[in-house]
Amino acid sequence: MTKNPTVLKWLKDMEELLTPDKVVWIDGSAEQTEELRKLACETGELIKLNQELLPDCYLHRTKQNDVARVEDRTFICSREKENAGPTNNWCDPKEMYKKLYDIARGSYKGKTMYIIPYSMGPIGSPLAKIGIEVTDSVYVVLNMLIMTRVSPKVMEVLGDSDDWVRCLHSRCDIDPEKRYICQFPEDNTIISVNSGYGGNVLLGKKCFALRIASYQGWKEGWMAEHMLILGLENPKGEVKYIAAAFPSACGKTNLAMLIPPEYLRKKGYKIWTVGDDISWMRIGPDGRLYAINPENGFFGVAPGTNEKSNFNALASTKKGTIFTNVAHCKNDNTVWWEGLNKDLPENADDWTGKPWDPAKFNKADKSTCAAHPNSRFTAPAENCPCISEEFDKGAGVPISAIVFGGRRAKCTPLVYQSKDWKNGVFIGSAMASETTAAAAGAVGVVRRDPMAMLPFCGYHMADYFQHWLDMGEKLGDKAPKIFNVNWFRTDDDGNFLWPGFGDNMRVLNWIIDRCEGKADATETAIGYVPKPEDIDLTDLDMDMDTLKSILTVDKDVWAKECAEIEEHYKKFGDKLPAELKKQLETLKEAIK
Ligand code: GTP
Ligand code: SPV
Ligand code: MN
Repeated sequence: MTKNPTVLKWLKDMEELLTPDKVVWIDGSAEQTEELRKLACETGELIKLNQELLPDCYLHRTKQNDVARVEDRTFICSREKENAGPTNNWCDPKEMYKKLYDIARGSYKGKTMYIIPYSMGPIGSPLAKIGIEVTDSVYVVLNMLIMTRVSPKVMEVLGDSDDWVRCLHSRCDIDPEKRYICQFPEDNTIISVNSGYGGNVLLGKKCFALRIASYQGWKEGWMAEHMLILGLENPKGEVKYIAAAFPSACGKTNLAMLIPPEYLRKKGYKIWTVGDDISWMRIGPDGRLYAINPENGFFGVAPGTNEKSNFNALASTKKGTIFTNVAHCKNDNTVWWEGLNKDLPENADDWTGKPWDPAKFNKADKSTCAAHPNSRFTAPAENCPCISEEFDKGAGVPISAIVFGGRRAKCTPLVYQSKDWKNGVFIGSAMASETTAAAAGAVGVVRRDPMAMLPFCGYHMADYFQHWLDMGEKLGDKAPKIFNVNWFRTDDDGNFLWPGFGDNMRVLNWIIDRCEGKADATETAIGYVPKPEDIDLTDLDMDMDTLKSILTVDKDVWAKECAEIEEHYKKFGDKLPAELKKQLETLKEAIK
């Protein structure tokens, strides 16, 4: 497949280390894909679903100890500890290579080593980058075939270049005690052992497109972000692009594929999806910020996805999709998850493969769920009814607005605009959200998750903040406007106060109007908040008082917030950019 000496050398080293019985290059062809699906069904790795209702769709179950990303076992192995910073686990690369090679040595014995050459971003796009993953898992191969662009053309584009990311994955024994997800940013290398779950093993995704790429972006003057990208088309047919960073399982896929409320659809408003998880952004020739989605599919959260909440995501899963850890309906050989519909399935197996008893189902108790809370679908982007025509072009789309957001039951208003770029960087750096099932550990705990990148920043987070500030300097008056949203404000009984989902369009319209200088706002201590009458409530069963309540900036609550931000900033010591400290002081003064 290639004569690239750096590739051949690495593959030879991998073969010697892993000692597979066989080596197979993945070429992305329909024939090879079909063969591998067949093989995976024979070994029990996949269950073939009802091919009339769900053509080319399969179900996979992971080990029960292996259902989410593992942040405590994820390492940034930069040569200097200082460069991983206070928010990452660090280990000396020499030590870590040895540990990982000892774990992986001989682990492909009796197995096949699959070599996956892939492009993040349209093949040949100047914004794209290349990786090669070796794996012993057919499930990983089949997922990578959906999530990335896999083709011999990738190796042609690479030529003799050394600019590619080495990705080693080995399932080993799926031993959680020996599970490691390690990035070596200075070596363009990723090693993942003892897991078979998505974000830990689809190495093009979080490991490359965020952890390695964020480091590359810092060095090369661009940005890799945990952001969806959407195009908002107005009745005149003009499309404006928004990139939004929300932490894991906080609504990116949903916002990216939003269907506007009927009254706006009728006027001609429409949303186009460019990406739902990752954005690579560079300054274009005209000085604006341009974004591509480096992925080729969606690895989306299944629970809660239904025809009403996210029609387009559900439609995307109707063919060529791999479902992971959802329930299996045996009557019609289809799949189910909590929130798909109201009919609890009879005769279904839960995500672990055991018969599921709908009578015992209790929404509040996750252990009674049929699907795992972090169960996912891997769906080709081309299936998405609202996929943007820019998705495959690789030129990038100009970003008008950057939006931060998270799950905050209290405190953060529905939407507000930063005073300027620097203030926007401050807002992103101070972001907090309740933890979700996307990572192992407690759920519902508020933690600071700057720019939704806490688990994904491949270098010192204070340098990352400075990089954001520097990008703003370069962009000058062409910089996107920065906003913050919160769809998750609740009343005292825990009910969401904002309807969310498609109705978030009402907020996006205010955001775009602000970018175009068309909407008014009230200046508050934290930034510009909409005048309640400027959020259109047409056809909504929502009263003005409720809307006002989720737009208020409570000074006592924000004083407490400032104290927490101060605490959060302490981690960064002297490395915290002075500008951010200044921003915090200004906010503290303003809310007094
Ligand atoms: P990752 O793929 O983990 O990065 O997550 P994501 O940010 O793409 O999250 P996703 O869109 O899959 O949403 C996760 C959960 O949030 C789902 O259970 C959704 O139902 C829920 N959710 C999404 N949007 C909204 C909203 O506007 N309001 C409310 N209340 N819930 C939402
Ligand atoms: C996330 O956790 O943010 C995801 C899923 O998008 S994973 O690919 O597992 O990281
Ligand atoms: Mn994500």
